[in-house]
Amino acid sequence: MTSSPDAPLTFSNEVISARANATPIVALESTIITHGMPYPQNLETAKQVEAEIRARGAIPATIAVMKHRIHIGLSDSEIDTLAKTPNAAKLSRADLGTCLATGGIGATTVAATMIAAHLAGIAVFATGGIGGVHRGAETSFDISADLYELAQTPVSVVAAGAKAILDLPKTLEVLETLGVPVIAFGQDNFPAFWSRDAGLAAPLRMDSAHDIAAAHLMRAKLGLKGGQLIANPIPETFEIPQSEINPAIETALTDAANQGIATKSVTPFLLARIFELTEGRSLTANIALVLNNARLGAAIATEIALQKSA
Ligand code: PSU
Ligand code: MN
Repeated sequence: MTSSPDAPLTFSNEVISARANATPIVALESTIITHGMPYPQNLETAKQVEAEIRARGAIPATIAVMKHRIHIGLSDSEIDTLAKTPNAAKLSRADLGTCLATGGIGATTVAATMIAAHLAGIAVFATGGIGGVHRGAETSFDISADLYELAQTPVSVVAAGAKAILDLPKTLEVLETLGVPVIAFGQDNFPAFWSRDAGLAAPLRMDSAHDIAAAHLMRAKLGLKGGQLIANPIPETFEIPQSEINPAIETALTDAANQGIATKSVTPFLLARIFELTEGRSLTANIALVLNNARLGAAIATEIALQKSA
């Protein structure tokens, strides 16, 4: 399964048994823990997400870099350590090798989690939001490496769309250019993280985990590289109206510009600022949508396992 036999992977005990028994596995990222949510909600959410996946008969594999190894599945105490390490490195494709070589603690972004999941033979990964094309990218050139990873690594990523801190039309254009299937789950429009509807048509729509799993396996049969982005709308009760979230986004973007925030710091800065400005409202929604994505991720992973054994 592992595409590189030399990759320094360390599997948790439950992931080892899941691999042996072909139990469905759902990968989870760790940057959402270290850079996406404040303590202690980051820790509580990480554990709840894992519990949600186990409750659906799948096994969670939270991924992070520690002591020269990529950990595929973390113990409770490792998650605890990570949640309390504010200076953990934020790892994307560019910094995975250096962090492993030097032995630092690193949290994996969507891009790095996809790489690690694929090395571990895991097909499905659930998270909150992906990185994308930032507003003003025509001058800043700030486009997340997540988009290029989706174009080259065959993992299906379940997210609630992308945050409106990004330029969503440009994000969809780049994904289209890169040949990434963007599949809205159960609706025609692309969801925008805190709201179910970005006001943009999604390129593709599917209504069942069965179909998403079949499309994932079909891409492999065709020899297509790259993954799928499954855009799963936030549950209605947790939606935040645009009128409430937009002023926080505008303020956060202005603050980032005034403080000269650039490169990898942009997204964590904006997320933290929006949490402050909405006094936790954004966080409640964020937690609800991550749990919702974990449930869909487990359903897709289960379907992939079923269809592979059929
Ligand atoms: N968007 C969110 N929450 C997050 C992130 C993005 O709504 O936690 C994190 C993810 O780990 C994502 C990364 O992969 O930020 C993207 O960072 P950048 O924009 O620097 O590529
Ligand atoms: Mn960036």
